[in-house]
Amino acid sequence: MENPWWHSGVVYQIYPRSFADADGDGMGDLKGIIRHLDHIAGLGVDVIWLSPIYRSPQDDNGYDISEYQDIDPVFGTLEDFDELLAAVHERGMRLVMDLVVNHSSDEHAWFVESRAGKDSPKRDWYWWRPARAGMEPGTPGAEPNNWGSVFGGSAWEYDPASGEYYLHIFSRKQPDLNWENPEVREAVYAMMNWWLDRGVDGFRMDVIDHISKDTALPDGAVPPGSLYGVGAPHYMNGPRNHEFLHEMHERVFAGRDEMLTVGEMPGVTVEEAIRYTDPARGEVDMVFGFEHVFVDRGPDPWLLYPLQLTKLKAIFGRWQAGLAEVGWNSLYWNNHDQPRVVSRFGDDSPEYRVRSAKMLGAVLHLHRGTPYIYQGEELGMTNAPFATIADFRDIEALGHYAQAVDHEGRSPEDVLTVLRARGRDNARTPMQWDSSPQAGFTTGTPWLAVNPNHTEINAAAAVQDPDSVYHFYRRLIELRHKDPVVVYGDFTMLLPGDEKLYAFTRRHGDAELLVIGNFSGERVRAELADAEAWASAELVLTNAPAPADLELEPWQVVIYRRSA
Ligand code: TEU
Repeated sequence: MENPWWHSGVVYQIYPRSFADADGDGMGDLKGIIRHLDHIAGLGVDVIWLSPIYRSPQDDNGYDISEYQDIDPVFGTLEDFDELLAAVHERGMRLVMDLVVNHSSDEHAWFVESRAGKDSPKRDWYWWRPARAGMEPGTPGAEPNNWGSVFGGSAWEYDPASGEYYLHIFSRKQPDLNWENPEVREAVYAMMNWWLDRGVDGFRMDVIDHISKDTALPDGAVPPGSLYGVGAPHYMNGPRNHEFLHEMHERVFAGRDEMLTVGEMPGVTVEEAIRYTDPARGEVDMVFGFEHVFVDRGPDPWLLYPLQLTKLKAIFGRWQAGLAEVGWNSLYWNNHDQPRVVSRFGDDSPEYRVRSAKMLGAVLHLHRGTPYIYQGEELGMTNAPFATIADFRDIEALGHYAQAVDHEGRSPEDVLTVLRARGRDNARTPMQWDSSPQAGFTTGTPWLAVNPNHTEINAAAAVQDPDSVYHFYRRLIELRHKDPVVVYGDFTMLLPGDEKLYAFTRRHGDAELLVIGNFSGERVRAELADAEAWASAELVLTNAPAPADLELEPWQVVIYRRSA
């Protein structure tokens, strides 16, 4: 397909649990989303991506699905879903669902049957293994291998009834499906086709680079101070991952050209991304890489490092260059797993919050690729002031805290410092609609506390204020929709060694854009070879008074345009 629609599209992610609660139970729902669709349509976005709304025990907030073809009662019914889908389509937008098929819930009928015994016809639908040779099943260290789970503890759960273990890369309530078994793949494709036939417009595929594993399941290297081995090299981007995604493409997406497919891939390299997104290979349209959100962490994900801008630029530069000819980038700062970007890479103090949020939005949206906005990002929502571990809800935060404090002897205050900066609950505090006591999110008690700064930071105020982050995002989207240089321009990184300025040009035909973002609280002059010429070009968008001689205010961003 030449120039698919999503090249110029912008995606808005909804985390339904935290978006809007229509029935007052403290948890967001589909009717709440329907109520607020005009907020999203008003931004001009093209696609809504919904985090999981399927039936689920909610161990990992819906990323543990017990029935794929139904809606969890917390969120509503299939009728509500159809109403939402129609309302989205009426507004000229599309709806993409979350597809979580690396694992199911342990309460899914497939797993219940698999667990029933070694002779179950579905035994092989999951990864069952006996204890390590020579070890007594169920005793410490007898797990089939040494992998740790992403949420703390072993990646194996012992099942006393059969004397075997099952694999769960995430929580013990998220057993990994065995994609080696063709019946599993057929069942998944049938389910996907069912949703597409119902009218949805594509899928964001959860940890889809985890579906092919090294079937030998070898031990992983054990980092110093850790209790478990790192399994990722053996379960990420495994030997059959491309084959499985190509098969899925054939069985589900062939003949459905308008669908959008996005593979979430925590372990993907740019070289692999080229293969995953090369249209000729028929796998997925784009991937969510993680390199840029791993910029401020080391091999131990639970240590904090300050942002090194040169490193961030090197990563983006490599991805922009790598996918310039073949494939396509997705662009994001935020999602339901990441801390709020204005707190992470910007300055969320009253003085610079709005300005730095706009700068970050502009720098991201002016890259080549499809931008994703996560609910509240368009308001410049910030990280939350979590006081104690009791304020957190996320299984990852609680699992890490228990492992680090109880088993690894780390100090609770140190662990909390990291969770405050990095915890996923930062992204999950309720959407801030207005300044009323629960931010207009619910009339009940919210499942996770509303950020007290909703009195200042909220949608009602932002929509009214022409200088808000919301309207700035709206202008960025408008720019993408009307100017092909934003969509198709080639990308050249400038000043790669500068620790304060993020600068690049985009060129398409005779149009050229210059983007400079100041990632610092100081005034900085951009020392560019043709600075003088640029300074007299058209200033398309900025978030502070127009600069003289490319001398930028703290956290300023400028977008200049000229034609040759
Ligand atoms: O996330 C995959 C993933 O890699 C995250 O666990 C990530 O490593 C972590 O959040 C960083 O803090 C997806 C979903 O987006 C996430 O919400 C789920 O918990 C996870 O898969 C399991 O389904």
